[in-house]
Formats: sequence, structure tokens, C-alpha cells
Amino acid sequence: DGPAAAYEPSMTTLSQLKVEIPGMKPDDPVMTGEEYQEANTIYFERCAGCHGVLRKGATGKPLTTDITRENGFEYLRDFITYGSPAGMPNWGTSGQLDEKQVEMMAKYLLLEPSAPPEWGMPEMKNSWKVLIKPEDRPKQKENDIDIDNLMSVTLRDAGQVALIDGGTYEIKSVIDTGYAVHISRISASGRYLFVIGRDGLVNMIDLWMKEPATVAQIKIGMEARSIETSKFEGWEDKFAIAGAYWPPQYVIMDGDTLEPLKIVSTRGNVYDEQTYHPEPRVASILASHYKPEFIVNVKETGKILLVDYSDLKNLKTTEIEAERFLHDGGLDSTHRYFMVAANQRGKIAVVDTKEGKLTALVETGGQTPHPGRGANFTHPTLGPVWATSHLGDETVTLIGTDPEKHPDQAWKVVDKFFALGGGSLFIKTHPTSDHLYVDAPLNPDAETSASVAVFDISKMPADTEKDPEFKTLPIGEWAGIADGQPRVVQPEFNKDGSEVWFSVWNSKETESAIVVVDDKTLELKKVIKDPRLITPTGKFNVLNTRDDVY
Ligand code: DHE
Repeated sequence: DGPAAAYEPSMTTLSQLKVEIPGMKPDDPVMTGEEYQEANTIYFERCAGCHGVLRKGATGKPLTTDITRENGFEYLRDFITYGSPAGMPNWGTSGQLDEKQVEMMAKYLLLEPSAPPEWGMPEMKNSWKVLIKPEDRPKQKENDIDIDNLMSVTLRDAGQVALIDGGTYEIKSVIDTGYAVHISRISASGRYLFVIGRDGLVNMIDLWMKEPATVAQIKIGMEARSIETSKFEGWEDKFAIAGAYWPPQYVIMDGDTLEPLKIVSTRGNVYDEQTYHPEPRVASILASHYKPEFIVNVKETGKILLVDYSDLKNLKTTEIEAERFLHDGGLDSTHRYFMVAANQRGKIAVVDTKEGKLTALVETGGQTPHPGRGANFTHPTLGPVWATSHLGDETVTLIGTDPEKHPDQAWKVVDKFFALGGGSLFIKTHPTSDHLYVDAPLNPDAETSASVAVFDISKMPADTEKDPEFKTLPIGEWAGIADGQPRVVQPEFNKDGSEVWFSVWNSKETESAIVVVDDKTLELKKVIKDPRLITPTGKFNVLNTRDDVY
């Protein structure tokens, strides 16, 4: 009793902590150094995106040794071989890993994860290159490309992006980048294109050059997915920001040179449990149109950060408690509200970027919402809505986005209907289009994963009990590819919304293509094929990406 007892819980100092000796445990499986290295490489290439570097879990289940050891070697081997309907790929039966590799991975998961190195200012500065200084760049546009109609296309396994003219379908340049570029974003002026590889390498490409090329480069981490540029009036082209999966952090850079200015770690406490998480990864980042702020989504802690870039020395951040496992999202049609999927929680968090507050958390009623940037349209009876499809099932969910004229429906699920099937990643429309496109690239059925569902928006029934009908476009078949099992992924409109482009994504060794569909007639307009089009995935139209038109 007494004061000493009150302090009892905190009496244990670090020196008194009971610890286990790090390193091998008596029943550890035996692996050679070479095998461990190979397994480590496979883990980072194929598994870490979903399960995390420290294996704490997010889109995939946690794989920490307390769990893997409980499950045991055989369970792990079989799970990796056959996968699960909940989204774990069948690495063994699909032939992507052979039997020996599967067994090696099962053993690897029974051992403690290796801790990858940090990546701070010295490493960033070391990797930073200004290839063409701002003063040596063109003073005006030196090519005749209609930049607004350019498509930046990720050539995933080639570690490149292709810039394709939206008018002539001609490949204007193919630019070396980091591995598996995840997204492209455009500076507010439309001049600079920023891309980020999975390996954290950022390329800044000047679209004014005779042949657009990289003018600056930096590696911002070991694993990354997101990049964005400042868009608020008065701050156009001033800053770029990139988010890393490892180390968990974001960095604000000079918008002309990519010089790293400020690195902020996202390690910290989970929003609800308030327990420490060592690996809260930076998922999507969007620039606010209402304030000089970046909207930074921190996956594992479930926090949405509104980072005020107007004073980097006295950085102000609004930290919004949202929901765990934040992933991808976009703005509503007014650009005031930001909608982001907390995918493993089946929810969409809505943030009012004007007020800097959480507006709502909406349960979508489907499994694992995956909107990309989502799709905005005006439903004939429900008014303005934002839509998402789902990775885990065939549901398309519409959420009301008009608190002024449709207050009863705002931030609620106003309709739910079915598209082609589960395994959808992206959904898209355009203000001039009357169609809503929904892909299903991860559907296990080959025909489904090579097709796209199209809904006629004007014919969506007033009675929400009735499901709207859709047309199935056999995009993969239209591409006329004989080999492999191409997946059709990510619809993207051209600048005026008259065409929709789809990637027909095949393996590295086989032919891929881009298929262009006429949005009015829903007929095939063009198949773009070229030996350089290796594994095309994301496509980003300059105008639509720059102005957040989707
Ligand atoms: Fe993506 C968007 C992360 C798998 C193609 N992807 C995003 C975003 C994140 C993310 C955080 C939002 C970025 C933003 O808006 O700032 N993606 C991840 C993963 O962690 C995941 C699940 C596993 C991984 O290991 O990477 C993953 N993504 C994929 C793919 O397998 C895809 C199909 C091909 C690839 O390159 O790996 C893929 N992701 C894309 C694309 C977008 C994207 C094309 C942008 C869509 C858009 O229209 O904005």
C-alpha cells in the first residue's frame, strides 16, 4: 500500500524486462542462408503488400510467429499452395511458385521476420538526382502533343511507363522508372508527370520536352505506392509528396526538383485501441482543392492526416480518427468530400476537406470495398452518388453525396446491385458519359476476369429493389490474344469522355494490349498492340487525373 504501490505497474524498467534471447529457437526449421534470402525476396515481391513487412497483417492476415507456429508447417504449406476464397492467391496450384519454393516459404514464415533498414534523409539525398535543372528546361512546350489527352500507362514488369497519345494512339515515349509503377499523378499546371515504383523510386517527367523525359529522380523508401502534388490555388506545382509502405513515412519534396524537404514518420498508435503499431503504411494520398493540404491515409492505424503544407517548418496536421486498413479513394464530384475505403472493415470513411472533419463512416454492405478513385454520377432518381465495387464479392454500392439537396440520402448507402463477379478492383465513369464501367480482374473465372460490366446510368431503376441490368463487354476477346490468361483492368476515360481505355494485362512473356471502347456505342474502337507494351496495368489521362474528374 501507499505511494510505492501506486507506482507498481510502472516499476519495471527496461533493464528488468523479461526478454527471450533473439535468434533461433530450439524447434526452428532449418534453412540455409541462401534459402532464407530467396524466401525473403519472394516474400517482399509477393506477400508483403498484403501481409506487411513485419507481418502484422492488413489486406492479408497477420503472419507473426505466434500465429504461424500455432498453425504449423503443413497448414502453411497447404494454404500457400491452394489459397483461399477470401483472397489468398493459390501460389502453388497456379504454378507461380513450385513445390520447393512453397515449402521454403512455409519454413520462412515459422522464423522471425527480418527487420529491413530505415530510409532517412541521408539515403534519400544520396539517391536524389536532378537530371535537367529547372533553368535548363524548355521555356515553352516544345512538342505538338495534346498533353491533356496523353495517357501515362504503367508497364508493370518492364519497370517503365509508356506515354500514349489519346488522339493518335501512338506511343510517344517509353520511360524507364522504378519497378511496377503503381500510380501516375500530374502537377496542377499539367506540365509535370510524377510516377512512383513499388521500390520507392520517383520519376518526375517533363511533358513540355520535345520527347518527354525524366528531369529528376529520388528513392523515397524501400516499398511505396503513392505520390501526389500540391493543387491549392497559389501552391500549384510547388510541392510533391510521396508515401512509403517501408519505412512507414511520407516525404514532402520540392515540386521542381524533388529535393526532399521534410520526412514524417507515421509510426504510432492505432486510432481506437491506442496500442502502438510499428508499421502503419501510407496508402492513398490526395491533394485538397479547398486548402493547402495533402490528405494522407495511414493504413494500419486508421488515421487520415490532413497535412498543411503552407508552413513546413511549423507543420500543422489534423489527425482524423477514421477506421483501420485505409487503402484507396477519391473525391466526390464537388471535390469537397474525400471518400476512402477501410477495405478490411468493409467501410468508406468520408472526410469534409473544407471543415477538416470526419463526416461519416459508411458500411458498404459488400466485402472489401476497392474503389480506386471511385465513380461519381447523378442517378436518375437518387441524385449525386459516388460508387465503389468490391474485391470480395460482386456488389456495387452507391453512396449519396449531396447533403444540400438530398440530405436524407447523404453519406448513406442508397443502392446496392450486382456486377460481373468478385475480384473487382476499379470502377469508372465521366461527367459526359452515361455509362458506369466495373472490372473484375481478380475473378478466378478466366472469362469474367477478361470482361467488363457496363451499366446504363439513365436506365437505373427508381425502385432500388430492382437491380439495374448491365451489358458484358468481352474486352479480352476483342484484344485477340491467343496465349496466357489476360486480365482486363482499370477503365480510364480520355480527356473528353468519349472513349474508355482498358489494359489487357498478360504475363511478362506473353502479348498484352490496350483496348479502346467508344463510350457512346460501346463498340470496339482500337486495339493498341506493340512489343513495348509489356504488362500494362494502370492508365492515367493527364486532364482527368490532374482535375480529379472521375
Ligand atoms: Fe494498387 C491504387 C496499394 C495491388 C494497380 N494501390 C493503389 C493505391 C494504393 C495501392 C495504396 C492508392 C494510391 C493513391 O491513390 O494514392 N495495390 C496496393 C497494394 O498494397 C496491393 C493490394 C498489393 C501490392 O502488393 O501492391 C495493390 N494494385 C495492385 C495490383 O495488383 C495492381 C492491379 C497492379 C500492380 O501494379 O500491382 C494494382 N493500384 C493499381 C492501380 C491504382 C492503384 C492501377 C490506381 C487506380 C486509379 O484509378 O487511381
